Amino acid sequence: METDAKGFDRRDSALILAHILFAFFALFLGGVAGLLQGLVRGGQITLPAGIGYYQLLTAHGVLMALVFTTYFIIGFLYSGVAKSLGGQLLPVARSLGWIGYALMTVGVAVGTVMILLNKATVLYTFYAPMMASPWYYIALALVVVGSWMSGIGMFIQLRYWKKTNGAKLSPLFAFMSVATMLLWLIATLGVAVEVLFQLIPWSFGWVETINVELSRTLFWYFGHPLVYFWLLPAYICWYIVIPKIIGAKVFSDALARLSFIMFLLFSIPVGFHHQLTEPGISPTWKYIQVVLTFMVVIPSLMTAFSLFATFETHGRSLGAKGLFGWLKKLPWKDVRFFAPFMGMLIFIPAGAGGIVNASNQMNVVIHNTLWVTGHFHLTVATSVALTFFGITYWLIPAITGRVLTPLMHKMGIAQTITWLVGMFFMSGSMHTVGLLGSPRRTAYTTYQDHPDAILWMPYHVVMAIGGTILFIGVIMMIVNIVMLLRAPKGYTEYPLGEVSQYAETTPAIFERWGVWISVVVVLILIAYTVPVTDMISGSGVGSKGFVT
Ligand code: HAS
Ligand code: CU
Repeated sequence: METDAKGFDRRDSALILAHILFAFFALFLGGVAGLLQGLVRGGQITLPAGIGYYQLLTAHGVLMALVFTTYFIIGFLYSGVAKSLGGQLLPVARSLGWIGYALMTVGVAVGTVMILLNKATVLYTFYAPMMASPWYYIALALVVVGSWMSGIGMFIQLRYWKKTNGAKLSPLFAFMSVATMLLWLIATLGVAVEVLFQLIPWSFGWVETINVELSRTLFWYFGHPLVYFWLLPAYICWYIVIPKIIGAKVFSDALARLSFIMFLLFSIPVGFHHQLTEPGISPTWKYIQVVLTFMVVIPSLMTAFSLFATFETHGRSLGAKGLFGWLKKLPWKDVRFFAPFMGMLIFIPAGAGGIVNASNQMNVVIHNTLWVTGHFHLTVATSVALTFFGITYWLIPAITGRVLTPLMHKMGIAQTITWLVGMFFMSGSMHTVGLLGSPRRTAYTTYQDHPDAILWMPYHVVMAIGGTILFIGVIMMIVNIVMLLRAPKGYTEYPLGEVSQYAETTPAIFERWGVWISVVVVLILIAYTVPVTDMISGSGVGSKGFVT
């Protein structure tokens, strides 16, 4: 076995590094699009060479929300699966990882070219009846199928481990990775059906019209669990990596696993909370899915509880006094802690905003306004992104056999602060101006000098300033990655926390995947059968495609 200093097989390192570096390449391209569109919307620039605002918005959303996240997540999960299940990937898992990588990368390349050619200006949600080139949808299908390959690779690795380790409880990291990829697999079935049976035949012209309500429903069946596919890897870091970095223990293995099981169960049958203002779905079914949405808040509250417990018990064991004395005992100068911790902190207002969104009456106030854009820039673009950045600082050195230097800690902390400042201005003004009614997904306009629109303009300028600071943050991150790749050779630990000796033992049923998959299928059938049947057997009026 060829291994480098700290036991990562070189072939595993290559697979992981390929994913991580591609993720940051996408982050850079998406960042350029984000900067430009922020400046357009703030009225600072007009775009040259026939480039459109919506074209940039599509590129930004796809590269950031879909490509950066998916590549990073697969790379990170593969690293932890290798580390915790035998120290090395099985050849079949590694091969599946590379097949997945190849499929996804062909898909991303074709998709990006289509966006650049202005043949796929349909935003990252690709809502019908906006129509893209069929090749764009085929590209998306390749990305999804590619990601399945990697998921299956991880399932096989866990199964093999279980076979060879008897009745032992599987390592927490591997359990969480499998839960995340299972969630992804079940969720992407919805978008796969939409792409294969609706969008592709329609964009090739084999059928003339499309059932818009059904396509949006299939999209959001996928689109909501998508946000937990982003969040759960960040939670893996919060539950397992952060305790190790601060020198504490994982508060409770059972609680951590239960929260992931709850995400698996309740993430999917809730898509209607994105469709609360849509006609064609009866209020009863919206109500049921909103109730389930509030169920999926619970595992996040459990996570918050568990993290506070970890921080506080650790701080007190070091002699912290008073209600918040434990805060002083945290390693503020360690970027591996600082960046994800800031992500956690921001997740408090971010999650509160989500609860506002999910509340039917308040959703009417904020739906389709910039408030929603503000919400997801706090959730995915801050809580999740900062956590992923924080992981990168130790993951790259750990897999390449290098060390994280004190200078890198400082640069990482500076990057994190830049991100927070940029996001404070950008997301803060998005939330505020959203409450004043400013719509999302709109280029620069004063609406014929309408008084409301005049009121919005200063906020749009602040958004552009925040966006520019964030772009500087992207550049700083890219510089940090280059520095990490050239750091001095040496050993960097892969920080995997151990469970506290005081924790309860984990019930064996938590590992009965068959049971949880059955429950999730039942919940999905309850939440979707009747409304989807109504949509299919409805009036049958479809829409032709529109190209912007
Ligand atoms: Fe959301 C729209 C509801 C979470 C992402 N969301 C979006 C969109 C995106 C997105 C991308 O119900 C836009 C989609 C589009 O383009 O149209 N969201 C929720 C709810 C939650 C939620 C109820 N969203 C997320 C996460 C995302 C994300 C996570 C990405 C990663 N969202 C909605 C709704 C809409 C929506 C509606 C549609 C709006 C519309 O009308 O279009 C919940 O899961 C949130 C629960 C979270 C909490 C916070 C727990 C706090 C923790 C941190 C603890 C901190 C510590 C540090 C320990 C309850 C775990 C403490 C330290 C100290 C010093 C104090
Ligand atoms: Cu949602």
